[in-house]
Amino acid sequence: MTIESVRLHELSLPLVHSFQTSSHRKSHLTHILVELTDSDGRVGWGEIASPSDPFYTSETADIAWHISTEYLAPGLLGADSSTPEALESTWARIRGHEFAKAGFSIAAWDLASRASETSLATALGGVRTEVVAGVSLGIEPTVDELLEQVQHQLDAGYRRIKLKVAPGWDVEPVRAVRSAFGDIDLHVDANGAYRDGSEADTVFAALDAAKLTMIEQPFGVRNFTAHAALQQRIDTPICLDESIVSIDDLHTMLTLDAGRVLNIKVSRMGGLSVAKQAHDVAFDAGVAVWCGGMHEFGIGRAANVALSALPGFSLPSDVSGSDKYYAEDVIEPPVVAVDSVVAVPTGLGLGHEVRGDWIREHASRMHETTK
Ligand code: OSB
Ligand code: MG
Repeated sequence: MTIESVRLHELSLPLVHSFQTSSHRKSHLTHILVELTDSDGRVGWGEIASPSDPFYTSETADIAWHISTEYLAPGLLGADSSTPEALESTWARIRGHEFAKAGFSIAAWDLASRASETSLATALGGVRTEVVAGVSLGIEPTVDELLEQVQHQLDAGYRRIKLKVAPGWDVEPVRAVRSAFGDIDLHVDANGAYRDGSEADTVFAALDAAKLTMIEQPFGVRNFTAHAALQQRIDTPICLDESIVSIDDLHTMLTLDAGRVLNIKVSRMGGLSVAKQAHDVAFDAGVAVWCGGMHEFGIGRAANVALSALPGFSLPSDVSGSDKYYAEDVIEPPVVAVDSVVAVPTGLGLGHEVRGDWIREHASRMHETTK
C-alpha cells in the first residue's frame, strides 16, 4: 500500500473556558487536521497542534502549514504506508518542525493500525485498558476565580489538578488551593517563566513546602543546568516539558539529573514513534512519565490516550474529556472522563470516528496533494 492523497484542513474551535499561561491568554485554537488516504482507500487522521502564536514553541500553525504543504505532504505521496516507520522515514532529513511531523505521524499510525485491524493503543504496545486523566488550569484573574475552577473540576470528578504559575502568581494561589482543598494531587507548571536566582529560590522553597507532585518547567527551555541545580536543592520532583524535544535532550536530562519526571507530548517530540521511544528510555532509567497536552481537538487527544496506555505512564496525563475543552469536538464519540478515568478505545486505529464532513464544512483552509 502507498499514500494516494494528503489533505490538510485548518480548523478553529472556541475553548469552553479561556486559558492563560505565564506567557499569554487564548480563547480559541486553530489546528491543522491531516487526512491520509492509501491505495486501498483507507483513511488515517492526525492533528497538528501548533499554537497560533510563537509563545510555547516557535513552530506556529502558519509555519506548520508551510512545512506541511511544501515538504511533508509531497514527500509522503506514493510512499509505502504499511508501517508508520516507513512513512516517518520520508521526513528524516527535515530538521525540527516536530509539531507538523507529529500530525503526520499520528495519521500514519492511525492508518497502519487500521490496516492491521488493531487499535492504536495495541499497535503502540499499550497495556492499560484505562488511563487516569488530570486537568490543567490556567492563570485566573483572581484567586477566588481559581478556587471556583478547581471546585468545578473536582466536582466533575478529576483527581489531579495542575495549576499554571508565573512570577507573582505562584505561592499565593498554591497555598489558597491547599487550604481550600487539602491534600489533593496538585502540581504546578511555569512554562519556563522563572529566571535562576535568589527570587526564584524563595519561590521554589515555598512551593517545595507545599508538597506538590511536581514542578513543571520552571526555567528556560535550554537551561538544563538551572533545572539540575534546583533539583539538588528541593525534594519536589522537577518535570521537564519544553526542554525535551528529542531523545538526545532526554539523555541530557538524565545525565545531569535535571528532573525526575518527564512530560511526554506527542507534538513536542515529533510524533508517536519518538514519544514511544522517549517512554522506553525514561522507563529504563526509572523516570516517571505522563502525557502532556496542547489542548488538542479529539484526534490529537485520542492519540494521547492511546500513548498513555503504555506501561510507564504511571502519573495522570493531561487527557481530560472533550467537554473540558470544546463544546463540539471533531470525533464521535467524544473523549469522556468518568471519575478522572478515560477508557482506552479498543476499536480500530484511534478508536473514534472522525467527523470528516463536519471538518470540511467548518475548515478555514484546505490543501490537497495528489498524484
Ligand atoms: O505546558 O503543558 C503545557 C497547553 C498549551 C501549551 C502548553 C501547555 C498546555 C497545557 C494544557 O497545560 C494541557 C491540556 O491539553 O489539557
Ligand atoms: Mg507544560
